[in-house]
Amino acid sequence: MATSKLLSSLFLQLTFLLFVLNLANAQGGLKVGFYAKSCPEAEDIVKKVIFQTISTTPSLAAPLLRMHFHDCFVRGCEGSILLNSSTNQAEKDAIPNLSLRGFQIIDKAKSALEKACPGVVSCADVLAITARDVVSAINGAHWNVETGRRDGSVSNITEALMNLLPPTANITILKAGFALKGLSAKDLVVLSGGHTIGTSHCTAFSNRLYNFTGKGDTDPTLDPNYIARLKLKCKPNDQNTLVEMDPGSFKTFDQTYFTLVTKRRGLFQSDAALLDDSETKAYVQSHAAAVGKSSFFKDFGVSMVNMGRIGVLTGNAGEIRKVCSKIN
Ligand code: HEM
Ligand SMILES: *[C@@H]1O[C@H](CO)[C@@H](O)[C@H](O)[C@H]1NC(C)=O
Ligand SMILES: *[C@@H]1O[C@H](CO)[C@@H](O)[C@H](O)[C@H]1NC(C)=O
Ligand SMILES: *[C@@H]1O[C@H](CO)[C@@H](O)[C@H](O)[C@H]1NC(C)=O
Ligand SMILES: *[C@@H]1O[C@H](CO)[C@@H](O)[C@H](O)[C@H]1NC(C)=O
Ligand SMILES: CC(=O)N[C@H]1CO[C@H](CO)[C@@H](O)[C@@H]1O
Repeated sequence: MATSKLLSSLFLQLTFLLFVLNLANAQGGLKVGFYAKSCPEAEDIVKKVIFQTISTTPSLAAPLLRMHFHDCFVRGCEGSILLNSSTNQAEKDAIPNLSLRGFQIIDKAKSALEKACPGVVSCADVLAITARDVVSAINGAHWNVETGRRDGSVSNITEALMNLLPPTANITILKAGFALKGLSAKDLVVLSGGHTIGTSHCTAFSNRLYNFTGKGDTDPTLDPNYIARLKLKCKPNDQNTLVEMDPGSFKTFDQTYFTLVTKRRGLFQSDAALLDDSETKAYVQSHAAAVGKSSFFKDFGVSMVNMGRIGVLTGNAGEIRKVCSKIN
């Protein structure tokens, strides 16, 4: 009798433990393989579209990675970055977003998903899966992506301008901006490593070349030799030219971004600012030196998962949009 009592009590405890573990695993409703039953092919369908796209147009990897970041920082990762507005008042229309590209690739993946499993996979998840797949398609970091997000219905230009950090942000603003989204200083420095790929318009940093404090001066924290090179590419008030953010390896996802930052060649003030905090500086320095890319890759996956949890809608909240650019 005592044994069976003990056994049943153990059983109850075990059940409870499994319950708790399960809760801990499902981060606020997100989990790896959320569509395993409802749409088993979901991740393969997105992957196929992305790998095809990147094999012909590798330059789309960067904007598609950035799109998930911009989605998550405004109202959470709920796909509002994809919404159109008839009056140009959507997040998409905010100045920092005008340079986002690749919306048609998201639409392509979503159409393929709607054919296979109508109304099941959210646009927010398409963005999260896409961000993972573009990085792996260029042989960068790999991570298991959590899914289960649902889509929001509000996209507001003012909120985009308020929540997206400007390239002129200093370390205090950057850390506070990330903390507001539940992200740490480590997430900040690791995710800034996303600037290992892609390009920037001159407008994002031309103040550092031509008029840093309003006296026609340059940014003293930017390598003068690099300033000279950048001035050849970016004339004052140039609105159109694109500059590689990690010159020479802007298509390669690696840790050389951190080497650039230590050499005072980070393109934005926000990149340079990572040297102004002891924790972020230590990370930059260690990854600029001997530490191989595997440590950065592992960290990048962890921080991308953290970012992917910002303000998500799960369960019955929100909706599953049929077309990502408009609410149902
Ligand atoms: C820490 C705050 C951040 C600031 C201030 C910032 C700022 C910027 C700016 C100004 C651009 C250039 C856009 C243009 O002119 O076309 C850019 C590009 C980019 N950012 Fe960030 N960013 C930040 C964080 C991130 C994060 C967290 C990621 C992703 C993990 C990311 C990924 C990218 C990528 C891939 C590009 C290149 C886009 C392209 O080639 O079209 N950034 N960022
Ligand atoms: C949304 O706007 C983009 C251009 O910004 C356009 O290509 C697309 O067709 C629009 N989608 C809808 C559903 O209106
Ligand atoms: C957009 O967001 C701002 C700031 O939160 C708010 O004041 C404004 O009313 C919103 N606009 C719309 C159309 O909801
Ligand atoms: C950072 O920027 C903010 C806003 O521009 C400013 O108020 C603050 O003094 C700056 N902090 C440092 C340490 O430069
Ligand atoms: C530099 O900035 C100052 C202050 O904002 C402005 O008055 C001046 O016209 C600018 N100079 C140039 C060359 O853009
Ligand atoms: C940086 C950037 O892309 N700027 C463009 C923003 O949009 C306006 C008009 O829509 C263009 O004139 C800018 O070149």
